[in-house]
Amino acid sequence: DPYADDPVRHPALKVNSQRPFNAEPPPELLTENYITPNPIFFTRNHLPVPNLDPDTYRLHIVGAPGGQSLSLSLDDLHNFPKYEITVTLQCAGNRRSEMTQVKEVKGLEWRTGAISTARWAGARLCDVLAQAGHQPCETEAHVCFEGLDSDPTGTAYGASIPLARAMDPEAEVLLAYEMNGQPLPRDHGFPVRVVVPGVVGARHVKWLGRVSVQPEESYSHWQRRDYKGFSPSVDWDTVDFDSAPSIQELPVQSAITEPRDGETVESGEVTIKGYAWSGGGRAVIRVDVSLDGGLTWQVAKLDGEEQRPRKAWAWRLWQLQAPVPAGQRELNIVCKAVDDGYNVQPDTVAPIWNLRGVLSNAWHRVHVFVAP
Ligand code: MTE
Ligand code: MO
Repeated sequence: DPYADDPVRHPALKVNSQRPFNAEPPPELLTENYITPNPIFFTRNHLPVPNLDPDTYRLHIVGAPGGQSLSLSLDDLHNFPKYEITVTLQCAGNRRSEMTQVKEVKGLEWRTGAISTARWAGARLCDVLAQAGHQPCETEAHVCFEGLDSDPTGTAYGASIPLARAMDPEAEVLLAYEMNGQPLPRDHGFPVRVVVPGVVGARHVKWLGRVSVQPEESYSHWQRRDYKGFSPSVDWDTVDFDSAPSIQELPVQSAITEPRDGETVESGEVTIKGYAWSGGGRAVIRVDVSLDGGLTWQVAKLDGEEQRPRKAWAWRLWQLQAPVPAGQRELNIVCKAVDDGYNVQPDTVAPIWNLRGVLSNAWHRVHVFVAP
């Protein structure tokens, strides 16, 4: 069993798949803290978790022509200037279960918890690439990452991001060795992972083994044949993966974490909580909440760290305390967020349905009963 050596996990996690291990925290735990504690941070593994020895670990950076290739130990990586940033990581499949309700899709049944936030610390990718002789360049190029996890045929997890993002100090792409002040947990990429702020989880390659600069995107299955969006009309017989760009920045997202769907709430006043986030460093400027299915709206209070313009890498938590209208026996609670590009979430799922069940960001809806 290649999974026999996987780490022990927190019992509160809701497991979507045991081998490989995929799990999300229950919603009310997810928004209990602005920073997600490591043991309940959602986990998305495609393969068994490698058991890497930090003393012999080496990160291979392929050098530029005329530059030099690097073989970096953990100590070497610690010798680069250390940066620490708060970044929210979201899987492209977050909230896929709502797409499944429209029509069947291929993928894990994530609810609202395939998203979490941590303080990540490490070396900047641009500093390490510069040492290997790489420079920003005019022509299109991509930085390809390879993980040290692999399937029985030896194929490793891989992904890429554009060189322009990797070399941009403002993009703050990290080779992270710490998560919330601790060495990375094994499930989250020990000893080193990529953190690409504002970009879909799939590019944050864990157990990082090799970095190279190529004229084309990574040839990995997960870059080319997965994590792409399509029209609702495209099915598995007609899909042409080469016709769509790989997902990088994600669209604006929000979800309700309390109360839970189907719950009975007290009459009088109800407290509604959730999260909101947008890709590409776009800040969340507002979250609107409705108790009547979207007829009338109230503005939620945003909590958590202030967001920096163009570098809003982390989510806002939000809450709304609202009186329950007298005589009301049920509430149809809805939330929707707006980012600083005034991008909004679509009101329903069906028009954004896609065969892979990615980019599920419609208004989030929760139906509750009111106690008599
Ligand atoms: N990196 C490797 N090496 N192997 C993987 O399976 N999964 C990716 C990404 N990096 C993956 C990986 C996906 S799809 C996501 S959403 C994130 O890791 C999840 O990171 P987490 O498990 O730390 O939450
Ligand atoms: Mo993912």
